[in-house]
Amino acid sequence: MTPETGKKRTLDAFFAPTPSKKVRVSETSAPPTTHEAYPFPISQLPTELVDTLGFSPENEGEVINNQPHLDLLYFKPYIPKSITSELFTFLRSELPFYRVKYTIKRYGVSTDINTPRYTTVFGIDNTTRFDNDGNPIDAKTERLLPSNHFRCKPRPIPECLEALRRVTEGTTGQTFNFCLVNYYATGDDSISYHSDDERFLGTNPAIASFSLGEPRDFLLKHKPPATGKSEGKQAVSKPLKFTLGAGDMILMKGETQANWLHSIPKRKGIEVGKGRINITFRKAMVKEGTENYYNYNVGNGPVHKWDSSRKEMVPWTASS
Ligand SMILES: O=C(O)CCC(=O)C(=O)O
Repeated sequence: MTPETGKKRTLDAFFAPTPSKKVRVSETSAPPTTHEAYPFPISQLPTELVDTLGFSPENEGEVINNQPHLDLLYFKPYIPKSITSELFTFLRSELPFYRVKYTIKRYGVSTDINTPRYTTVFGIDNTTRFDNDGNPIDAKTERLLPSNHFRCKPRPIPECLEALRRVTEGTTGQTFNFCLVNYYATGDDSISYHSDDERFLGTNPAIASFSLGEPRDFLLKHKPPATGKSEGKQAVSKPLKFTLGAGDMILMKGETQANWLHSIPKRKGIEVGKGRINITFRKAMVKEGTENYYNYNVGNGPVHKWDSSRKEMVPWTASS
């Protein structure tokens, strides 16, 4: 791998011609991934998609570090264009999604929050792992965890996302144990300015963030200076906007999360049924990460699944 560009190809991919045409996708014969915490079995990727993922990244990453504390690697695209449409359609149809509601309490006042997008999450923090039967075990002792160790029910990353995680680890030199997926159904779905700087991610976390489907604007702005620090001493930074398209990936690393906020604002003109998927790979170091991610991305509400005839997410039940 060339560390600055994240460019690496598998040996098979190196000797094979680069695919330029749209890949025709057939059914996979591999059995779906199952787990007791999945609402339903999750299909494996068709072999053509897995094979073509081996050609990633399609383009070298552009280093973007020309502003204070900013450290990005921008692949335009990372996933070969020949499979982005099929991969988007596959993941939207096969994954369980949630529309999470929760309550926050600030200064004694409770506010109900409706997450303005569909979310789902898979993975487990670094102090634990799944055994071959999918049971969470202690990473050091390899002993089964008591059933009340977590308040949530962690789920392994299904094979269809594992394929992308493995390629991403290989080309970035980073390791990831969580996969968060957002589905923005229309231009009204969004994520407000925030940074992924929770303590459970450790210092200077690396986050690989993929886009599929409709393009959306990804905005970044520097955090305001901490109170007490004179603004005059702050290095000058300009807000940034990247229009992320299908297959693009931004690797955010170094001091980025500690100093910058990012968002996907609402946008006019995205029809119902088009939509965008965002996939992030991250590494949670401790149990708090597992609890937090399942609380805010799965929650306690109903499961949703894509209905291809209605062209929308619909509540899913075991009898659906
Ligand atoms: O959808 C995106 O590109 C950003 C998602 C994001 O910021 C997050 O999940 O923390």
